[in-house]
Amino acid sequence: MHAILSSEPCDNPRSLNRDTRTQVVIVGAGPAGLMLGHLLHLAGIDSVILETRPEDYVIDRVRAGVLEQGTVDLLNTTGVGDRLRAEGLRHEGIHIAFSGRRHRIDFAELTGGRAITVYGQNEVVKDLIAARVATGRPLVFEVDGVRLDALTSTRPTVHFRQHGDLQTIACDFVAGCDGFHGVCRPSIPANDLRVYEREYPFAWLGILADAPPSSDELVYSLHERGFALFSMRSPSVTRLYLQCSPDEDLAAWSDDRIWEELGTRLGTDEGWRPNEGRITQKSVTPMRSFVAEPMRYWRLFLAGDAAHIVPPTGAKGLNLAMSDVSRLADALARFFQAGDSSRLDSYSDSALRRAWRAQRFSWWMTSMLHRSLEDTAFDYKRQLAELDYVVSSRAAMTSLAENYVGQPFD
Ligand code: FAS
Ligand code: PHB
Repeated sequence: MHAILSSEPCDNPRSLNRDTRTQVVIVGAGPAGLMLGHLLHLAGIDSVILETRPEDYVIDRVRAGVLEQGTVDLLNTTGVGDRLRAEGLRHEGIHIAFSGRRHRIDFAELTGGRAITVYGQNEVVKDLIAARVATGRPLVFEVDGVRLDALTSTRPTVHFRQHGDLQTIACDFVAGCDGFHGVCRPSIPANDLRVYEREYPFAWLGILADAPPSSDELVYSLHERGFALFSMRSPSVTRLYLQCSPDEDLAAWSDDRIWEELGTRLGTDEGWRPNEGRITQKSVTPMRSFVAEPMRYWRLFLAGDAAHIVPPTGAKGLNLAMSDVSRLADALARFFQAGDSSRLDSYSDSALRRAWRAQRFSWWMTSMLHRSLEDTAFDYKRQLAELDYVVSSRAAMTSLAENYVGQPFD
């Protein structure tokens, strides 16, 4: 066994010396892993981030676009909010559309000034990678064969291969930020994990288009033909989604067919329609609700999509990941700085409480705004009646608004 070397800032953070020792190994360089690495750095805690994909893949992956106030505050107060402040689009409301009409939900008025910010997840990831590189701390892309060991001991180890070389890192804790398809959650023995899940009988066909947004805020629409969402990324890029079947064949969707369907589902009697433009990206996203409990197994802590998945209708996934790592970083700092493990011990329960709240809201938005094949004409009328109630009752609008903008991170 070679001498164990610490993972403080080093001359080559993209590859590790063999057999490194660190305080926290973070598996996954998505928003959860990168933000955790950043918060631990600010607390003077060593960490190594391991990512299986190449850097450009992680950056170019198109996902979330809506940031809660809590996420915006976290990025700003930890010094990675410059571009967000310059390029993020602050929205004080959204529109709900049905029966050919749009209805505005005024977040700021209903929540005492809270709002959302539209800023692409890949921009957040870009900002966090730049911050990590600036610290000189290890961020290792294109690793494979990640395997966790001795999680029940006080010295867990993480094995992985980089450029074919088998390596091992000893640490105090492992943070599983490797998403739904990662290796960390499956490293927990099945008897020690309870899983709650729901698959939805539909998916989202999402596009990016070079078209100036024709609405200044998001539009969530229920149409007899299904759900549609109008969102954006910048003053020149629109992001749109429409409900499709889980096994939808993208090849069957020409650009013309996509625009026609979006126009039908989003168009209003007053003549509003999304501006059309060159479609630069298309993808189909499955819809599921998933929660794994507990979010801790001895020295392994799960955060973000590794522990919970929400359907994107409530725009909660990225924001939940951020609230998890904000909570976990605080707990780890108290442990390393004061030997206080109380927050580590309560991490799973408090993170799950917020996750189940987001699950309920995301399920409710999804059920209210999507049509499933077995639905009857009665179900559609009932959905329209629910939407009519939501846009005409201050109590209902306030409930939607406070859940959408999110509670402050605690
Ligand atoms: P991620 O999945 O982002 O990152 C996990 C990382 O771990 C990945 O980079 C992966 O490559 C890596 N990894 C996996 N296995 C590994 C292994 N064995 N070893 C090393 N690394 C490994 N959320 C919102 O809040 N608002 C939205 O508007 C929204 N829209 C969405 C739209 C779409 C189309 C999708 C798919 C999701 C959307 N989400 C939204 C949810 C989404 O943003 C996720 O919640 C978010 O990416 C979760 O971040 P992480 O937990 O970091 O997981
Ligand atoms: C997005 O802009 O990608 C987006 C916005 C709202 C959602 C989901 C995705 O609910």
